Amino acid sequence: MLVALAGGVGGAKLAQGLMLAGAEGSSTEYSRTDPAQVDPSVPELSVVVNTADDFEIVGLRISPDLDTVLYTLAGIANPETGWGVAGDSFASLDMLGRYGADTWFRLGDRDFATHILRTQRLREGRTLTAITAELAAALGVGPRVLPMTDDSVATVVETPAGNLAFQDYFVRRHQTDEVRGVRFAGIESAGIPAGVVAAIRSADLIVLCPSNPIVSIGPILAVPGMVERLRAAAAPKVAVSPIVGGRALKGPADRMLASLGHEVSPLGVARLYRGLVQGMVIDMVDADRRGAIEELGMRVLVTTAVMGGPEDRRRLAAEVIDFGHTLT
Ligand code: FO1
Repeated sequence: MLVALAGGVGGAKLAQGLMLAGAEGSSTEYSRTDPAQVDPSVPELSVVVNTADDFEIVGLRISPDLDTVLYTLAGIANPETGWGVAGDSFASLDMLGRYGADTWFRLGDRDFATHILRTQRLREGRTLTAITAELAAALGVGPRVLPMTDDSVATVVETPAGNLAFQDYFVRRHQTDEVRGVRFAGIESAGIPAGVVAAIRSADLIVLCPSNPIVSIGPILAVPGMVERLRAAAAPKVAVSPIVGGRALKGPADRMLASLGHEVSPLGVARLYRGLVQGMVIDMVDADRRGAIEELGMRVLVTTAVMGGPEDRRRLAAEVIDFGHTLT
């Protein structure tokens, strides 16, 4: 069983690659267990997803990273943005705009259905884990998609303009504010769902996807007990750098790292994951950072870490899996 920790678009791309690489088997089979012992009803891949970006708008609960992972694994994500549903229309949002409601968060008509159902199920008292499983099954998603917690956690971005809710900072204000600090409100009382505990325990490889280390992987690692459980797991842990050539593959990770005093390079990311992962996957343009990362006690795979379409995602995932299995 392979476990991936993921945020939004970058994480979803590698998760799709891991799904495709696993489905093909060959030299990149996830499980080193005797195939005869493998229970086919247990998914080979579990993706633990950040939920600290979640928020409410027009009365609906939105879980952007969960949906990005679900839509990507289902093959229905918008290929231009990476989030939302491909070919979606915006008639509902336009109508909301006519009523004077907020429209800065671009919710498509098909996407709305996900939020309506999730909100209804939450009101019925179901957990986010159960609801996500229901959505995944309906969309034909094979891997298990697991929220990092069923409890409410919200990223707060501290800026010169004051404390901003994450989507205010990210979407409404276009990530233009200087980030002075980040905190995760509610994290102290967040629990780890049983499915996440079980996935980590039975993992034979754990992959930290190329998502923002501060606001995507950061909240997952901040859930009380998560780092301890990851450390205690027998599986090797490998991280893929979201920083390539001094720039974030997507989003504000580069500016965020800089303003919080971290080096904007795979070395800066590796320092954040020190003591947790045994291996880092970095892009060829950053090959000069290899020695410094190895000095942190990690092994390094230098490859093409930028992902294009599904075949490219599968290629990187297969390399990550092969590299991961060489780590102890
Ligand atoms: N990101 C944007 O930059 N602008 C949007 O209008 C937007 C809408 C949106 C709707 C549904 C959804 O699931 C995601 C959406 N995102 C949008 C992406 C999302 O806010 C970010 O990618 C994540 O929160 C960061 O990982």
